[in-house]
Amino acid sequence: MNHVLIKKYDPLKKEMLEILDKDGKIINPTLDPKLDKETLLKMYKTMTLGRVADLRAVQYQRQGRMLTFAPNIGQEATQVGAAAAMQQGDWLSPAFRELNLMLYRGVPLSNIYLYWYGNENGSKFPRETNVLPVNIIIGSQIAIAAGIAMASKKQGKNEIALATIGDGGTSHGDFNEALNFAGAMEAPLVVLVQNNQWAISTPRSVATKAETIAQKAIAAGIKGIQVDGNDPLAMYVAMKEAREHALKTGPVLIEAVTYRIGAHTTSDDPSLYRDEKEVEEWKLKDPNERLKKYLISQKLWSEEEDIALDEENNKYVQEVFAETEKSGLLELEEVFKYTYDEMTPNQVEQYEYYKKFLEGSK
Ligand SMILES: Cc1ncc(C[n+]2csc(CCOP(=O)(O)OP(=O)(O)O)c2C)c(N)n1
Ligand SMILES: [Mg+2]
Repeated sequence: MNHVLIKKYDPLKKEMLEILDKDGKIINPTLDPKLDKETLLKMYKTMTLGRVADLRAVQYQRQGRMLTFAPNIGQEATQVGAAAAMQQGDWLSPAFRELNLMLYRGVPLSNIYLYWYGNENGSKFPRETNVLPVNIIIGSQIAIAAGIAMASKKQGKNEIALATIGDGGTSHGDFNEALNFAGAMEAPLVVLVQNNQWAISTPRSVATKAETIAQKAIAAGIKGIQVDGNDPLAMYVAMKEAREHALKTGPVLIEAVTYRIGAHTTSDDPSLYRDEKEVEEWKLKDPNERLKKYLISQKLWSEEEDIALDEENNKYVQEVFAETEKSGLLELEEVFKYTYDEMTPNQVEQYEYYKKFLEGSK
């Protein structure tokens, strides 16, 4: 590929890369990546497992069995399409809403569940996946990825760093600093913005006057492309090109236009700030349904197989969660004792306070 798409789709003109429409039909045949059956099914199976794991996690939290969770529903194609175009040695520096991307990279669901269960050990992902720990601090994961990309380039490796961030996160200094730095260094960095239209209760239109998020690339002198984030094929093609461009020329910013169907986290109630009609409209563009329709139209999948897969996913997720509950939580002390060599007086005070609080609540 000649990076034609990155050149052709001008974010200032609000041109968006699309291949598969909401009914699962190819509308841009010249761009069809013609993925093999094995890859397409791996993508679909990851997206369906991600969906079940997501729905169940919210249920477990509501039952008081999971600490918290950040739902991914609606963003599966953004994540899996990008993951499918990555190579083995590539790095992922994630935020906190990347369940599907992590699953596709080979992170076990048990790790992800343990983390949200409240045990930070879950965030120690298997080394060979090259997935960094969950990053709650908005934006800092981009600078870390820029550093990894620079190291990769210096060492002459053929590996990129992919960093993910939300639409709201692109207003942060760290995001802009990292883009500029990686751009200046021509480092193989790809930044994937999951534009899910909301940053907790702040809509995308209020957070920035920029017409697109992709155009934020222009100030850093790097390439930006806007993609239909609910289209797994478009996401695959964009990521594949971006990866090649990053290795040859320098960073790329991909804006995936998608939607957060669920709450921000289980602590949030979106009915307080957004219109349910908006959610219903986006549900019609469901990425999983879209890929399923495409696979069935290509005779690569059937309704019967889909029912069986759903049962299998539910069984697997329940088994993983049962194991998670057995693993238990960290000791209270562990929350405090690793920040410094010794706990500061403030930390000791907080530790003692919570210790008494927990003893009192027994
Ligand atoms: C530096 C920093 N400031 C504020 C927060 C609190 N916070 C957590 S998520 C969030 C909104 C993120 O929105 P967006 O970047 O669009 O990602 P999304 O949650 O939609 O995936 C905020 C403000 C934080 N975690 N880190
Ligand atoms: Mg957002």
